[in-house]
Amino acid sequence: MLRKSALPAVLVFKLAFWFSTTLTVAQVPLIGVYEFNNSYDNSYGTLPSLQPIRSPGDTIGFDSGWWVWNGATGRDGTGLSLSLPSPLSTYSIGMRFQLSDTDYYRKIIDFSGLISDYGLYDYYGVFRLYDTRKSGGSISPNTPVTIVFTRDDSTKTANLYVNGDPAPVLTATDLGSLFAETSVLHFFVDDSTTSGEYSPAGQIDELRIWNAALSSSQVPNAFAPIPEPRLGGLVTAAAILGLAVTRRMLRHRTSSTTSAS
Ligand SMILES: [Ca+2]
Repeated sequence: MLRKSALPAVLVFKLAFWFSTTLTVAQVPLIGVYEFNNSYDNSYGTLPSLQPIRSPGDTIGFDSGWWVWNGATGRDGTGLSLSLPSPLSTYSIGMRFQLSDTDYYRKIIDFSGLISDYGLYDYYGVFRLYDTRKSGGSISPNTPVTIVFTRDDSTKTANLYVNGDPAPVLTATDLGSLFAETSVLHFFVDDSTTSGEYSPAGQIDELRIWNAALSSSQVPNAFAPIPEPRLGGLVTAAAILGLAVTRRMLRHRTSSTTSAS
């Protein structure tokens, strides 16, 4: 049985623990984590599930925590789409994936609902942010690569980081509204202004989205394991709060009863 004087101390300790872990999570403004464990669902944050886009005849499926596509031959290829509840202009997108084919243009991220040729591409084994004339880094066929793409609307600047290196491989400035029209994102699917700029096969292990532009110092930890949800801590804190309130009410009722008699 807790002594009355012990209650506030326990409460403060529990709340401090819960808030400290919660703040740690809040400091990383993650809004989407897609792990592809037999699911298109988001396992962390507020964004909805991904939707597969499959050209006729292509095969898609999950394999050991990856989402895999093969045999893409349709006009725009096969990939994934994500409808955002509200457009993002400052954000980061992290992906660990691989392409079977890096010859010519292979679209990786489309920001404009497939109506524009703009986007992030592989171009003969180099990342290219079309058409900012900025290219950098490298990608090899059938080799996993991790990228973090950031766009900061306050500075109209985009950066691309590869394999956790805090030095960006490309930086594009003066972006204006470019890459800000993100009410829907597409991955690996080509836009409708060209055709055939997609990889015929590939796979993705994880996709993360933040509603902030990660700094270069945050990039190396962008794919750190996600902390467990703090529901347990919240429930404990709520239970103790409830206990304290109940005790107070009981005490109040007892004293009222006493004074009324
Ligand atoms: Ca294109």
